[in-house]
Amino acid sequence: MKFPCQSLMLTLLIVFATAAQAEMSHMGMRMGEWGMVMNENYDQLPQGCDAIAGEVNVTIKAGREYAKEFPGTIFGYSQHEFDFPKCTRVNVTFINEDNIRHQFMIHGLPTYLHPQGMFHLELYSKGEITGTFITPKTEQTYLAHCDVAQHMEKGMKAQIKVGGGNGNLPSIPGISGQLNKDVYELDLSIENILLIFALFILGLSSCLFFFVWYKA
Ligand SMILES: [Cu+2]
Repeated sequence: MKFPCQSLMLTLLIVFATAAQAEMSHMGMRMGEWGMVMNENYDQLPQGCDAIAGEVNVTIKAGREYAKEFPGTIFGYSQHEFDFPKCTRVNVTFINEDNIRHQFMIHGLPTYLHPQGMFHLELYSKGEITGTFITPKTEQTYLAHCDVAQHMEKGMKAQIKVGGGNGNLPSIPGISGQLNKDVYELDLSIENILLIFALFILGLSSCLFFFVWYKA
């Protein structure tokens, strides 16, 4: 009875493998040693959209290079704000120019199209990938960021305005500034004034002492 047992196991294995593959394809996920494209949507219409209104191709570069013009940041995107019309298919080409992991992750999209409302592009190192999503029929500003620890806080944050958006998100480099600005206030308390005065007298008397000593 060895043969039927083996064929049964083989059949089960095939069924599970097919199911797993179907699941991955259903979730719109592509992954490899380069990174991943997750929760892609190429043709499912968001609620309220009668048809795909148009198609837009956009290229987003990620890297330390793009932080240079924004003091206090370390990472950045080549563009920190995007404007897309409603019900539009957006093909995003994501290019990582660093030798570390970066992501371009959009949040708040309809959960019936994107699990957790998220569309996710990720590259483990230098490289390029393309993924697609369809903008909802909303006037909303969506957050896009890199979720690697501290990358968003250090500048990898962007906003995506659909249908004109509904305002700006906080701390978008070049748009809404730093969330926690460094402030260096001058402390003019009496203790500090006395200290400054004492240091001034000490400095002056030292100068005088060495001047007199040198002359004598
Ligand atoms: Cu990153």
